[in-house]
Amino acid sequence: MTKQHSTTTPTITRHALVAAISGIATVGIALQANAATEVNLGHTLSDSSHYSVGADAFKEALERLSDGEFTVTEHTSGSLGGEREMIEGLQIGTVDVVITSTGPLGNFVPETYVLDLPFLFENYDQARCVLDSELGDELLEKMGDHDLIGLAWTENGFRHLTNSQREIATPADAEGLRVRTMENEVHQEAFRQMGARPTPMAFPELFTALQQGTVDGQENPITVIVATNFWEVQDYLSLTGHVYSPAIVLGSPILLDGLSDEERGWFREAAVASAEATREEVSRLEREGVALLEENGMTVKTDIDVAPFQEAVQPAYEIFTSEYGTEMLERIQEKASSC
Ligand code: EAX
Repeated sequence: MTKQHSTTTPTITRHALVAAISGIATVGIALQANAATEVNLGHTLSDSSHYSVGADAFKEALERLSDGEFTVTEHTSGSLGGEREMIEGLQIGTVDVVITSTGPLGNFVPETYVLDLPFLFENYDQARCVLDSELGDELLEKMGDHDLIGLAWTENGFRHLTNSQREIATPADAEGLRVRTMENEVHQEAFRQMGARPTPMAFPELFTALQQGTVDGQENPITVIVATNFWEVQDYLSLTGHVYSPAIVLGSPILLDGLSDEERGWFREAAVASAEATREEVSRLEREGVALLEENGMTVKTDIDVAPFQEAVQPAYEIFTSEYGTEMLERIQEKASSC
């Protein structure tokens, strides 16, 4: 009996165990299949901004393409930090996807500084055409050397100067003005050359700095000026269009490297959909935004002669090329002229 008992019991136990383990495994697999992976997406602008339009498009596309395997949670208005901090977050895996200007990106991927040169592009079509070309792809791939994944080029827009002090029509008018710039050495140099006093600062600190008079002015595209209600703290806008501000959808390698090619493909497709939606919104605001800013009390100087500004920032090109070379700059200029 004892022997029988001892031989049957382990058999039953083994079956039970196998059943139990496979049951657990099945439940585990089912849970895995059902539990969506939450993707945290961050940007610095408000819920009504062109970045939010892009974030919504990313969410819609990724959730649809992955059939709910991924859900996207949007964190707006810099709630995950400024752009530099969020890029760091991608590298260490605390943030999954970021929509950011190239402002602080050169600190991580110096090859992108070239895109921040003033007056590099003449208009939106040209900038978009270059970024959508093999040169844009090449720069996206460079992100991979710096613990970042470049998913798609998107857009912030041509930047213009606002301030609380006076109307600005020439670089001489900007003399001595304390202008907040992005944390970008090419931009800082350009404003130094114009005679202004550049003050680099993260975007989430900017509104308060303008309100408290820590800085007199700032520069951003119409899109950002509208989405941030800058008319509340800035009276003058000059349409200098001194630099095109690209934006980029970046992913974290900590998340993306662990995915299949198909899954990574969904992220890329969603980023392209995001960029398309953002560019459409930028174009709409370029048509309608100035009137909106005037309605809200800003004095807008539209007929700016950009030649003196172009001349004033020329040394920024020399400083840039002496440090980073001319090769990429020349290729971009050549491509731009054929766009
Ligand atoms: O990317 O920092 C800036 O001025 C940027 O244009 C803004 O955060 C949107």
